[in-house]
Amino acid sequence: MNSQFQEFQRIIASKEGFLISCHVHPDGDGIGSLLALGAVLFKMGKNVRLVCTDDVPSVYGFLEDNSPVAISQGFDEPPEVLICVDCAERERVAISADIWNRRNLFIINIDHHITNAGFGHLNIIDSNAAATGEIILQLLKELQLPVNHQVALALYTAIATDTGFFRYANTSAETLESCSYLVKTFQIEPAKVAEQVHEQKSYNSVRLLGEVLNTLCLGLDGKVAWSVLDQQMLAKYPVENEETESYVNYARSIEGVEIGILFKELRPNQIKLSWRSTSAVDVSKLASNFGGGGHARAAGCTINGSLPEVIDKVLHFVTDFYGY
Ligand SMILES: [Mn+2]
Repeated sequence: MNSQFQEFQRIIASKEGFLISCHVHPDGDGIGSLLALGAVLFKMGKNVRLVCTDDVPSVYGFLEDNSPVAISQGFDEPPEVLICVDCAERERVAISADIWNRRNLFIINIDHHITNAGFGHLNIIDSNAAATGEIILQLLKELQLPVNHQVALALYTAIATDTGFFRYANTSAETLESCSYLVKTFQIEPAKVAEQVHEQKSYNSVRLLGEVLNTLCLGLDGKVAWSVLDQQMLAKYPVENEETESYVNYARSIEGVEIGILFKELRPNQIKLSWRSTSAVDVSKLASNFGGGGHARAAGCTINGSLPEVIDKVLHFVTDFYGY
């Protein structure tokens, strides 16, 4: 067993009060990892709090429904141990910032982002893992901690969503083996999970997608495609944040396109970019140029400025990147 896993075992055995949090704007991996680890520690009789300052996207409500611990937005008792799952940076942890000032707080950082610099006292980071859920499954198996159907469902959902249901380049033999184990041992039904996550779209989110696709542009000899989501569209078709996450994939899915970008106006003069790429380009490097980060095939950043200014700036940067 590796030394990080041994250290994790030692901390779990010696402490009682745990607080687990995932990243802001949580996704399937963040929520699944949070709920899986929470349920295991709860079953071990630990005092567990699950905290996320942002709402859980309703598409993942089915995971929380079966959880012995609910996710809350804050906490009362100060914990002994804070476990951050799927968070590349401390600043992205969905918890009130005053937590970092607490003395004697032991921080465990479990993540698979290549940009994670290791902000915890104990860092369990594996950038080869397709999802944080995959690392947690490995941890639970090695330490022989109690996995049940609810934990398995949360982990399966974490891995399935972070791999685009096994379509993205991060899907490895280990990923499929992990999921095969969950399906076989805990009777997880892949078709049901896919239906829960993908076939429960709101009417507004599909109409909004139509608006976004109307803005689609192609440039740089067809290598780059981008689309725009502004506040006016969002006012017309209000949706949850999470519901717009997949829109960028349409730009990326066009034949010949190497980089797909979605420019989303969060508020006036603040634009969030989602980057997606084929194997030709590592977009985490492009996003980090603007203070963001993520993975080689999927990354994000936020840039201040009006939509036309930001689009212009980014397209110039991409043009230089390609050396045109
Ligand atoms: Mn993840």
